[in-house]
Amino acid sequence: MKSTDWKLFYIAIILLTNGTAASQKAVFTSLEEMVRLVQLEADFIENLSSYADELEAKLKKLKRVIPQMQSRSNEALHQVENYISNPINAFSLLRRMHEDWQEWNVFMETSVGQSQVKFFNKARQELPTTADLYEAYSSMYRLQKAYNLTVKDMSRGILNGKQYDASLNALDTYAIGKYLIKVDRGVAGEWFTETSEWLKQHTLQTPIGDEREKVLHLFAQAILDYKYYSIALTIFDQALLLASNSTDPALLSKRSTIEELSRREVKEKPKAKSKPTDFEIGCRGQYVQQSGLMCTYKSKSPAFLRLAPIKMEVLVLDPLVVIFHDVLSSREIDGLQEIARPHLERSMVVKYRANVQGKHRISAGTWVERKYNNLTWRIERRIADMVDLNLEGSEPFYVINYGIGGQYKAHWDFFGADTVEDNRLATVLFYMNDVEQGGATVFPRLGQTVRAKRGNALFWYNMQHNGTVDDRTLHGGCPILVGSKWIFTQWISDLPNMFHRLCRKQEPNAV
Ligand code: PD2
Ligand code: ZN
Repeated sequence: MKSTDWKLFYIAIILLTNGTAASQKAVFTSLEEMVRLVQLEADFIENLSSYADELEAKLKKLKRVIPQMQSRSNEALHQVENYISNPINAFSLLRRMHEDWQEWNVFMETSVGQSQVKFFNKARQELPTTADLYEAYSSMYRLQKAYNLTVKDMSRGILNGKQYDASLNALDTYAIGKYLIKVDRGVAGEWFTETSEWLKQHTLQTPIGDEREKVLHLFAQAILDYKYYSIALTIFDQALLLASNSTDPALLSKRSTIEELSRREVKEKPKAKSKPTDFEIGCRGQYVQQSGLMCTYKSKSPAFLRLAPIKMEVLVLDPLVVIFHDVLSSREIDGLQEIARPHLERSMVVKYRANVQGKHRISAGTWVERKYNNLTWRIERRIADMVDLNLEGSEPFYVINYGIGGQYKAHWDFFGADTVEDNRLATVLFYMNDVEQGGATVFPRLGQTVRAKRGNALFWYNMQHNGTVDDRTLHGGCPILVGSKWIFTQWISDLPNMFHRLCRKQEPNAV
């Protein structure tokens, strides 16, 4: 295959393939996995560079000796008989032809960069699979919808009005468009339009950069195959501008066919923009929100709180929702993260008390026993003091890490209205880091959005005083737009607290 053909083959593969491999691990939504990919890409580049060095060394050797060979050969060709009638020349020619060319044959056949190829073959198992890529596509779409982002802004690195040093190229936007064809044809068209806009202003970089006209034809054809005629026509016209034979009848006839199709094209609009859900409104920070009803220092009862009162901000009185400020120190958070990090696994959601993996919660998490070490023991004491509840019999801490697009859809923490077993009376949710954009905790029925703030804890009762579940506590974790999010939760069991929480039927809860 000629080198230009090879380059085009590469882009054709990207434009046309649909992979099939499956993956177990979340990659796009896991910070740890994405960090691993950054390192892996650096290793691949390093490997490719050393492959290039070996190729270059071989090439250099050749380039050095070929001129000498050529000059000797030319000399012989100019005066063949004279040349071979000299025994020195004759002997040397014969020896060269017998020995040296065998060597050159071996030289040519010895493949270059074997170790690099070996490295590649081994490391390619670490590459993300098609399933990983699909997860990334759906996360991009989820973010687009949740935060009402435009395709133009996203592809140019503008997220919620903030310009980041990041952008997507034509292959990226084309890939997202292709994925979305079956999900939302209208939005897919917007991504293809962005592909066309990008191609107007840029040239794809290696290994396909120098074949602009052919690359444009490939994109036009790929988009044409999906019946987005007018977008394909725009790209086709860009290719025509570069064509040396722009009056070629075959090209002109193809153009007029596409033009004809585009005239009859029924443009599909993005699915009618459905009204944002109350949850999405909360994630966008658009509730008409009262600031905390009351701020006070909790310093009553336990000795610890008398020494170090905790700032308490009451967001809602009934059901009680409270933020405790600066509850954990940086060292404590780092310590807990260190314990959890090696054990993180794709989170499950509890459905009818069975663990189920699903789109509902996209994160990685792990349980940490409260008696794991001094640190967790200390945190346990602090929680109990802070909320005046008994943690005995409650589940362990659950540490969660959300990556980009990670979320926890609106849900209740209690186990179902008809449960007769022990239930989750209350939740304490600790924020272990600030999140640059997204990742707030939202209570759509209470009109409350709580932003993640390192060291703070959010507390609420999931059940009413009379022991029934409180469905006003519907809540969720918004998708992460920029950054990542670490939290841990302590769900507090109902039964061990029977005599801790006062039974005041119709009155507001009290901590
Ligand atoms: O991550 C959150 O903000 C969040 C929101 C709602 C976590 C949970 N629920 C949970 O772990 O239950
Ligand atoms: Zn929850």
